[in-house]
Amino acid sequence: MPVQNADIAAIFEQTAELLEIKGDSQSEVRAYRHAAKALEALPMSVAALLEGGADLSRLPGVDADLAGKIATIVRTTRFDLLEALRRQLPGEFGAIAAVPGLGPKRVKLLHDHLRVRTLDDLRRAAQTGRLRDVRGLGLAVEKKVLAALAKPQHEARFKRPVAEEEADAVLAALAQDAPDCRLTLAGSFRRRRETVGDLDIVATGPNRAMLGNRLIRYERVAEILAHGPTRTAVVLRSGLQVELSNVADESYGATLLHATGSKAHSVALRTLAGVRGWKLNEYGLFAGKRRIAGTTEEELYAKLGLDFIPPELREDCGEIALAREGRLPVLIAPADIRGDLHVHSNWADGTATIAQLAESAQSRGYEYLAITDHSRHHDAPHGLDAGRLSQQADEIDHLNRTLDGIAILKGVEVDIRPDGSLDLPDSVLARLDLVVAAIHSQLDLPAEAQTTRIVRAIQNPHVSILAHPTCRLIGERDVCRVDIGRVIAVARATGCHLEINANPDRLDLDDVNARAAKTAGVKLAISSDAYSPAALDAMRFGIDQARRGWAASHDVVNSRPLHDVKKLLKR
Ligand code: DGT
Ligand code: CA
Repeated sequence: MPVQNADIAAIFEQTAELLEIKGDSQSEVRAYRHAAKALEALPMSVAALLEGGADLSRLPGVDADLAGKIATIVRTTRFDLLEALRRQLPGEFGAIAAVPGLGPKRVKLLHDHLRVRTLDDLRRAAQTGRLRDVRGLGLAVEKKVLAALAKPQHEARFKRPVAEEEADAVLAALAQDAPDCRLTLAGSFRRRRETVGDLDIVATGPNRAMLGNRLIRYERVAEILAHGPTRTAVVLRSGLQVELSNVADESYGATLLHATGSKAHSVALRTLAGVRGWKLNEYGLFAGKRRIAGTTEEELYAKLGLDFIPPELREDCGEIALAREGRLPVLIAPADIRGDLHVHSNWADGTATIAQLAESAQSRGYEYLAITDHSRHHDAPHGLDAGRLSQQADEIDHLNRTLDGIAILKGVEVDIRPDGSLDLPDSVLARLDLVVAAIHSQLDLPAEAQTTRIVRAIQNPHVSILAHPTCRLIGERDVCRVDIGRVIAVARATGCHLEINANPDRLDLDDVNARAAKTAGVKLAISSDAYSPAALDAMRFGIDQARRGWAASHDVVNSRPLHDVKKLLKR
């Protein structure tokens, strides 16, 4: 199997980590991290690009030197520098960096001050109270580490980019041998949950019986869990489990409905069928022994007296009652999106010029693109101060005069200081088309302080959008303690919009909070937070999350045409 982008990204990420621990040059560390991010965001495989003779040094974040290294890794699946670093620095630094509360910088402190190389070293050091005296760690970190190490390992869930890559590949492999079969991904994947536990595939068609045999011979399979005439289950090398069910045509809809779930939704539908004296199971809807529906989901919902319920809503959270009354929302869809309101350029830490980003946005059919580089603060040393921001405005004015069909909006991602003030003066913010505000530090303030901080920031009349409101990183960093209900209420009162950050590591707001915002009448901005043109693609993950939050087109700021959006961004 060819080397995947994620494999190369992981190699570069580990290299950066070890270089950082060794204390090597920060610019080299950054270059590897940058390249790793760029590779992860890339929508096509570098192995395929190389095969097609492409020049990798044209990719964002990749110079000629890195391009050569990538080519070597693709060819040999090895990276000598990383192997050398591992010999010099044997240990479990990746696992240590992944402990909540830690990160590469703290891993280096642990190594330099306490000789911590393994998780066991870390546990001993924390238990004997040695973290608290190291500058840059301290008692709070020590407590956090102890708490994290005490927690049982939670079940592995997969974020959408990984799940999608695996899903596409396994479906392609199955479809190749049985082109007449219909294959659909069900389960949480189809409900567009932000993470999935496993992949559930439902298949029908004349050759469906052979699909199981194909699946157990699939090149990425690590282990076969079950293999029978109607059901095959395997574990892939990534650890992701795949379950394939094959059914006759007349049961296809019923099996799909069952396998899509959620369990709570299925149970509610079964109850509804029972009330009418029918029985609903994975083979169909039955009146006595007679099957009255089952071939398609549409037919099943119709027989039950319901409008078709999009998979994203199937959580038994009120969707069944509304479907009965014909009042389900028409959910936002990719075609409704007219622009992106949170994007980073190479004026600060993005990889591309504003012109390149505009071109990419235009190729996606957008009408507008907001450039929102970081303001300059402790966590964004390359961010823009007022002077640079004003130079950037000149460039944007120039581009807007030359570009046709797309408007570039002048924005900034301004930092919210711990006291809730912003790190650029109002006079500077007032001149922009939009201000995206976000917290980047002191994410662990107590709830009251954090809420007051954020509320104060969005009360500033220049703030258009609160970005990644809870600052969580899925599977890595919990939401910060904040009373999101109060934030929503203040946003409603002040006309500030709340972001659904579409980066698949964030998806923040999440589905539940997005729905709470929508219900309160607060508008959502679905934004990619891209650092490269390819990463503008993340928009679709945000749309999925917005759909799970019941958002319709009119709930979303960036579904509006340019003229309206400009007004909505200014209070
Ligand atoms: P996951 O895989 O943890 O991300 O979540 P799901 O929703 O894909 O759950 P999974 O894979 O365990 O099962 C797939 C679907 O099968 C689930 O959404 C509903 C259905 N299902 C599973 N167990 C039961 C059950 O005990 N009763 C009913 N009615 N349906 C079930
Ligand atoms: Ca599943």
